[in-house]
Amino acid sequence: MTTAHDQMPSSNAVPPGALLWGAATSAYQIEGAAHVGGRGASIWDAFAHQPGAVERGEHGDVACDHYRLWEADLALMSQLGLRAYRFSVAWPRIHPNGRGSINTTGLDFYDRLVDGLMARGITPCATLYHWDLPLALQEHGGWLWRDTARYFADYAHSVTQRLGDRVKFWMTLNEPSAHTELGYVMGVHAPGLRRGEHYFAAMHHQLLAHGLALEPLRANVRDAQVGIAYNLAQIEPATDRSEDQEAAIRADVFAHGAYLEATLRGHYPADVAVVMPADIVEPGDLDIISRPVDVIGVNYYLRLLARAAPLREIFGYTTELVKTRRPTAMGWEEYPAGLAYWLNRLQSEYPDQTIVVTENGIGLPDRLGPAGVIADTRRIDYLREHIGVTLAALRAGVKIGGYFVWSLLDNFEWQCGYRPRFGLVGVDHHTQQRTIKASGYWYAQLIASGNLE
Ligand code: IFM
Repeated sequence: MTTAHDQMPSSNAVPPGALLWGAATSAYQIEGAAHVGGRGASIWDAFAHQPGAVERGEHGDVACDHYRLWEADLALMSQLGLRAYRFSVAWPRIHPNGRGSINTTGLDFYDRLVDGLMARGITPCATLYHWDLPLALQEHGGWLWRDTARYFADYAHSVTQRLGDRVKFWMTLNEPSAHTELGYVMGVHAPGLRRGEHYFAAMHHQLLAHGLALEPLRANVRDAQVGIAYNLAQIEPATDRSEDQEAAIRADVFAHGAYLEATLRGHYPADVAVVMPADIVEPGDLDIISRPVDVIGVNYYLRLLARAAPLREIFGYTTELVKTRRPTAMGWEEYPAGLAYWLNRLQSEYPDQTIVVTENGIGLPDRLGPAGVIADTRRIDYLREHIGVTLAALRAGVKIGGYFVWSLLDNFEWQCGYRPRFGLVGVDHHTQQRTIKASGYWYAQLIASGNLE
């Protein structure tokens, strides 16, 4: 992905084409069609149907029905003037059992989607894994099972062999740190496991999967731009006590440093390595994990506060949300300075990489108003501020290749169900009616005119 910081003027105007402007989604959150087209079950199908797992008992069986309405959604992308669209491929649509036989109907779906994007001049950007592990692999432990990494590489081969002639931008994993923490340590996401020790195997095997997948991906995709979309929060000490300051450093190492350093420098930071069980990392693993990549994907949303928690073995810290008078529908604080912090930190720590903001957005309780308008002015302010800091970093010389709003559509927000709405386009999940929000029109004019005001 080429960057544009050389072409940036010093004013607030964005030269058209300076950044790849896009929007992002993920398969389980929008596709629906859970039992259609030969798709196998995923861990989210099982988890979401467990009583109490998701608010109001909601699930992604239908979601935004994008599997059926994909052409209408392409038309919306054109209307917004998107230059790029980041979607994820559902592993259980391609290998319904996680391994072995290929479901060509699943590949056909993404093939049509990619052709539709290209026909409209929208760059397709694919993510191979956005948390919907085939349930059949979970029966062996999911990411606790080393072989899952090998099957992921086979799956990557199947997908890139089919789409790699047209899709050049690939994220292997979405937010492996969040998947580990929420799914394997806290148990609030699928697969719903709850044990601190799971951190090591769940992390290491996802990262090994990433490294192993790079081989088929490079072989099948000429000029591929590849990376991981990392979830990066700014972590600060909850108080000025020295133990909380140490906790903040440690939280940053476990949530971010381990993932960044293993993939980009081939080692786990000392604080993680020293508590890593001896049988998890095999000789040669870190060479595989740190195979060269082209892009650092940044999924940025919030700031966290860390506190020392000596009784929380292994970690020794806890993190909490910042209390704010105006929380988002997720209970999060708006903190654009944290995005600036991460863009600058990544540029200084990993200067060879191009950075792409692969997700950034705000969950709100948007409602359809009179005359069919969704007046989400708070989202416009949020985007203006976050895009503003992104452009300021670009002007200051940070190599940034693109910016993707999370999300194109109001979608299934995991354990929160359909309550928090992240879309540039509103979705009525009863009728599947789509409505472009005020923020969608605002983003369209930004892309077309380069005017951030
Ligand atoms: O909806 C999620 C997405 O799946 C991963 N990144 C954060 C988003 C908002 O919570």
